[in-house]
Amino acid sequence: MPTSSECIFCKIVAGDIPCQKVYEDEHVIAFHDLYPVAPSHVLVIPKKHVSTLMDFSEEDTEQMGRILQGALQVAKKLGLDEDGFRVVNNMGEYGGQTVYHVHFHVLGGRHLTWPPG
Ligand code: D5M
Repeated sequence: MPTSSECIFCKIVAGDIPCQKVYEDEHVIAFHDLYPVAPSHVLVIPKKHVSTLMDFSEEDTEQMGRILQGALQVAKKLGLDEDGFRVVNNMGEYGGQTVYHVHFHVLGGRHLTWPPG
């Protein structure tokens, strides 16, 4: 697992790698996914490096709420709230996580199928 110094999302937070920013506040940043699987596909990440959802502790409860609030801001900004949207976290290998800086996918703009594959 990459450390924060070699983490691609930490580099986005630092401004060393460009992104298509949708939303930013003191705690989180949200940007368009490089490989969108829906008409709207945005990633919401904490600015602080945390590898996976499981690395959040009880003390991080507020931080977790801020990420979810970021997802709501993205949905509002992109107008996804009217038709609906999905917020997803892929955790670990079986969950399909490929970037080990925790992130929530905000997906919308079309009917999404369930269950996922
Ligand atoms: O999702 C990781 C997601 O991160 C995947 O959908 C591609 C996306 N990704 C990877 N690199 C970038 C950059 N540089 N910009 C934007 N999006 C990126 P996971 O849940 O870990 O499978």
